[in-house]
Amino acid sequence: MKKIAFITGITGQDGAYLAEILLKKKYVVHGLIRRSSLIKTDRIDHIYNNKKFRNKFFLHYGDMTDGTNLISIIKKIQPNIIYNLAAQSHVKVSFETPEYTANADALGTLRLLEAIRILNFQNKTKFYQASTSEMFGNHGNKILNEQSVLKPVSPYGTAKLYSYWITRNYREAFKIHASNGILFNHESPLRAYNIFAVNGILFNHEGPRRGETFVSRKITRAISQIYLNKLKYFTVGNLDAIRDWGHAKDYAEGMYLISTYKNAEDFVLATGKSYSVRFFIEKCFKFLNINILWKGKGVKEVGLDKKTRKVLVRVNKRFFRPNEIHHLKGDASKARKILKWKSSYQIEKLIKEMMIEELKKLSLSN
Ligand code: NAP
Ligand code: F7E
Repeated sequence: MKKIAFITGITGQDGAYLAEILLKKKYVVHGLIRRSSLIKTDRIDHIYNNKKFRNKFFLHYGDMTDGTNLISIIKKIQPNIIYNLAAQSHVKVSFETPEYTANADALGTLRLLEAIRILNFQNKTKFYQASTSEMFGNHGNKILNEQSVLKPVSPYGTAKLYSYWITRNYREAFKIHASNGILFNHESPLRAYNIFAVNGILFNHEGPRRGETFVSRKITRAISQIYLNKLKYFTVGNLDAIRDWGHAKDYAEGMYLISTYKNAEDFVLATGKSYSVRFFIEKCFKFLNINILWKGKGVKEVGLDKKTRKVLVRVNKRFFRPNEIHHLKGDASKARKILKWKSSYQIEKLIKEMMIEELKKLSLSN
């Protein structure tokens, strides 16, 4: 019998990569999409329009804030696995929409777990939660793993922390009761908590499909526009923030490995290398043989073309966050050892791919 997967967030960067991987592995894939006034299915159109997947790929309207809708979709499709990738995933935006972010990113996860429990699907349906390195908060330049303390500094990170713990709660409730020696009654509603529910704690991952307001894509897009004479300069926020950037394709592969491992356990996925936003910008320009010279301090800082002295990068406080994680670097040795997962992209390879795809897209849109 074919395995059935349900992906929330299928129209997002990771959802599209994961759908491709699962279809390749012969899963039937169902996805949740939101109604919107414009069609936003660009990342999955190539799957949806492929005749090969006509009876293997289905989309359902719904929303993470609508519990009855989620229950009825899950009841109808009876998935073997739910990948919960849907989220208001922009950290800066979460400071502006904290209540909505909590509703979609925290309560949304609870709604899915409750759906599994209410429908009595705990022996049928596994659950994967898209957890994030944003949950760690600030730890200086320490390398972070599954044991590190979680102390988020954004509404997004805090909503995701709830989801991380509720996922663990639904996995562990049964075990805790049994080990406490409480008499366990198989008719008891507690039985319903014994769910295979796991967290993938993923550090930043990027690629040509990344949303245009995340820093990697914003940079590769703007620099390509400058190169094609469509833009004079671009504006960013904190140049000195440091992130551990991998490729989304590798991380979607990791999600599959985490969810199919024999034990329900949480895993960190990261490259183990971290770089500043400033470095990322320099490397993207370097790809086009442009060297950047930085001048000034704080919001007055600018990045100049060393040869022409033209200003190509500016800083604006509009792109700073009320609170920030200064440095993120992850230790994925558990995933490497147990799952044989590896990140196959160095920063240069990631930038090269993103720049080439961006230039192609922009040239075609002429
Ligand atoms: P993304 O590109 O922003 O995609 C988010 C997806 O969630 C989109 O399909 C979006 O639908 C959907 N969504 C948002 N709010 C929803 C709602 N209320 N109801 C239903 N669907 C909703 O994010 P991503 O980069 O693919 O990340 C996937 C997941 O991993 C997210 O949960 C994110 O928080 C988490 N994560 C990402 C990273 C990373 O570096 N990319 C790292 C760690 C964790 P629309 O297309 O309609 O907007
Ligand atoms: O910012 C700095 C910004 O928005 C990266 C999400 O996928 O990864 C992502 O969250 C860094 C931050 O990603 C601009 O202050 C400077 O320090 O690309 P980002 P993020 O906030 O790290 C985590 C793991 C997730 O889970 C999230 O869902 O870059 N930065 N200037 C800027 N960032 C943006 N967006 N725009 C700027 O102009």
